[in-house]
Amino acid sequence: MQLNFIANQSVPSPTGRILPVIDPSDGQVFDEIQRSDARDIDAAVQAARAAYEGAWGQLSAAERGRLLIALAEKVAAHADELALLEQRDCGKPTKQARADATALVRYFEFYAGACDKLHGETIPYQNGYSVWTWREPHGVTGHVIPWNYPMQIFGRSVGGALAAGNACVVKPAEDACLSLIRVAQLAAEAGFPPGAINIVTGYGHEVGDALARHPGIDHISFTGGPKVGTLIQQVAAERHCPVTLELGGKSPQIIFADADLDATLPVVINAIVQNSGQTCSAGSRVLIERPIYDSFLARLAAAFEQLRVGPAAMDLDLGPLIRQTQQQRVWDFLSDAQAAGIKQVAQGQVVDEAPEAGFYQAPVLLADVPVNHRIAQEEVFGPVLAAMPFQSEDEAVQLANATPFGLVAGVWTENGARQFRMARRVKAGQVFINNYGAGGGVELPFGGYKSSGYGREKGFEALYGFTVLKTVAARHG
Ligand code: TXE
Repeated sequence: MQLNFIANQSVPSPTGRILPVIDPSDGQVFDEIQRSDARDIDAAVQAARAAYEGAWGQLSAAERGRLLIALAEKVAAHADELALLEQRDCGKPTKQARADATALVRYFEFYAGACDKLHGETIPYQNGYSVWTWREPHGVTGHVIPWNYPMQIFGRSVGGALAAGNACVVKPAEDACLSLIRVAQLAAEAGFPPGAINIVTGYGHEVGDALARHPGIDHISFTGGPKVGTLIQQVAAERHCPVTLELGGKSPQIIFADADLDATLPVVINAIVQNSGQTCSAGSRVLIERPIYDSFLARLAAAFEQLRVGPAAMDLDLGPLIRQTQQQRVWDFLSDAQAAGIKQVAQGQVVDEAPEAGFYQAPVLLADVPVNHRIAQEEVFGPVLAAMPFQSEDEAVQLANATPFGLVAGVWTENGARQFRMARRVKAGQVFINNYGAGGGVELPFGGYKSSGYGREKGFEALYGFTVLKTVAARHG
């Protein structure tokens, strides 16, 4: 049984209630977590406040950096253990789970180095004044984390908040808590003072909501679906609490006829099958220039037929989806597409070893998807790739921008001028030219346009969101 982690102590919730932890590979319960409520959030916020006003808040920036380096080393030493936890909890193939543990190490290393480089500026002003700015931490930050990349999202969100000097209260997703509880324990072992990092588990509408409403939370960072993002924003607005939102996408891969198609093909496939399509930056639409539409689609279809889905520990191309309701969500999208007469041109295979009770979904390639159909507009969050042709650069831009989202775009062309034009014209927080994701570098600021959210995490930019700028003007004659 897993407990909450508050003030460096493993503690049960006073509710006395628990939630089962289910392995998506076989649908079986293998552990339990606390089903906490507002009381646990209150205890965590008090612990965080005490840390912020006490031992944690008194550390210098360099000392915070040293602690983050110590945590990076701890995580590196326990990377296999953490990867296994996330593999079982989230159904991640081994390679992906290990990559996520490695990314977590990189986040802590990056933010360790950033702590003592976050500074304000001096501002030239009228004679007789000296003006400067300080970047101060918010105080206690709240972090609502989803289930698709717990370690990575913890790294980019909590890593940045800690570097800026905040104390953190973290609400992991009810489906995926185990790796984060362990990371918080490792932080305590690494020397983080009690209350700097607190973990409270439970349902979103119970503990997540309590976190968003708590008057002691000074900033909320949320990654999840648009519906809950709106709720959090509304709740936070009542007390003017600043929020950073990352709400997913419907990201296009735009392929021009002059692209290096051999290099493009595997990247387009990986961008939708990675983590079974349950990735905010999944490349879920592929826009293909008309002259190569049929031939490239045929290559994609042949590759899709080869993709294999199975239990996470088999480390195939795809593992299961997170839970039955997510599987049902994907089925609903696919049956709507079928009802609309959308062509399914290829499908991968679920292997025989996959238990019946697991949440498997073969990857599916759909062709000639109308731009206004929901499968081209909404986030499926499963391995479903929607292909559509375009005739011109203008039409490519128009299709790319024709969804409520704007998180990521991939542009594939050898034409340098067109690369720049497309990067300018596509409304997405990240544009990748002749690649997709750039290896996920922790240094690269990440966030969206439009309904994909606002604020940036990752990179140095994240630190600005985790601080408040104070201007000081001194008149000295
Ligand atoms: O996410 P939720 P769900 C998208 C994706 C997916 C859809 C639904 O399209 O199919 O959202 O997934 C917590 N107050 N993304 O339902 O509910 C919840 O406990 C405060 C995109 O699983 O948004 C969890 O910790 N918190 C995405 C977190 O919010 C609440 C990642 C996300 O859960 C809450 C995940 C409430 N009232 C889903 N209700 C991405 N951007 O990567 C829930 N939560």
